[in-house]
Amino acid sequence: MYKSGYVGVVGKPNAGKSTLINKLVGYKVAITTPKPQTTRYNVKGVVTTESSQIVFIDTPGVHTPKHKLGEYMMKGVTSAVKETNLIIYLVDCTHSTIDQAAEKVIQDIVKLNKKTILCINKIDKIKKEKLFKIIQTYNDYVHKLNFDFVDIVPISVYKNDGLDVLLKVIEKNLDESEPLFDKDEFTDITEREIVEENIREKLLNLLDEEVPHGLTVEVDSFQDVTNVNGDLVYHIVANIICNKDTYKPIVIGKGGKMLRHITNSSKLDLQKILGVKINLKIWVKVRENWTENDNYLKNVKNRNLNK
Ligand SMILES: Nc1nc2c(ncn2[C@@H]2O[C@H](COP(=O)(O)OP(=O)(O)OP(=O)(O)O)[C@@H](O)[C@H]2O)c(=O)[nH]1
Ligand SMILES: [Mg+2]
Repeated sequence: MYKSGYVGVVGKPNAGKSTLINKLVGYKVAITTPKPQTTRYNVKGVVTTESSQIVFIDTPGVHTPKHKLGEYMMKGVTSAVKETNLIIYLVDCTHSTIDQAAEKVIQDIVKLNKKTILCINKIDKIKKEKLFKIIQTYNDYVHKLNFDFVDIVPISVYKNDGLDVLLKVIEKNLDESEPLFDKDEFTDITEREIVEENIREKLLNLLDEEVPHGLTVEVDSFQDVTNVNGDLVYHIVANIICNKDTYKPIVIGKGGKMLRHITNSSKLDLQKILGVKINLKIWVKVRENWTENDNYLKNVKNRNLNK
């Protein structure tokens, strides 16, 4: 009996949703950083085995939106959970209490009344006794709302701990169905989007708190050329777009040092991920308030509203 289905991975920002999906898929379908609100749009990651095909949907972390970008991010979570057969509610165990943001995620899940697995991540960071307390806290909370998780699975993506159990539990909770995708397909993110997201990952890692949240990246041109040695080379020109003009000199840095650093680290990373030589040129531009402008939010909007 072959099983398949869509599994939405939801939770607060920084819980490790993208890290988990990358690990299970075995390919970096989504960027990951220590900063909250890294993921902006839904991305699929497919795990196909002899007995099942699990189509994970990575979603942006649940937060209170402060601009239109944030609103579209949250619509991504809603559309993902509506369409999935199963939900994985991923929790960072180092946040042991249920705060307002967590309450909002749980209430949304309860409202939908879908099969949900509580998955507790980062257990490499806590002692066993604390884990039991956390499980009890979440169980007590949902029981008061007349809800129950179908399963509870503690994991550490870093230590590869519990991931085999998680896959088995997911499979157990899926219905009998033919594969939804070709067995070679493992994501819906395009190479162009991988480049944009990878540059954004460097911005999140290299720039201070609020700056990267006001930035977006757009690939302007993407050409594949075979060089004289017969190697495939991608010639890519990308723009980093700032929503404030004060951010532009920060992104460029003194004498262009920061921009060179961003370009080089992204180029090296992309060569590994895409398996080709990369020639990358990045420009920095200003588009005041792009975070509020529908025209500039098309990709986030289309992906998160499934258009
Ligand atoms: N200690 C530890 N850290 C982890 C583990 N899994 C993920 N992380 C770290 O947690 C941070 C957040 O990971 P992400 O995968 O970007 O989190 P996310 O839930 O996708 O976050 P948003 O996209 O902002 O919603 C990163 O620094 C990861 O390296 C784990 O098992 N143990
Ligand atoms: Mg993420």
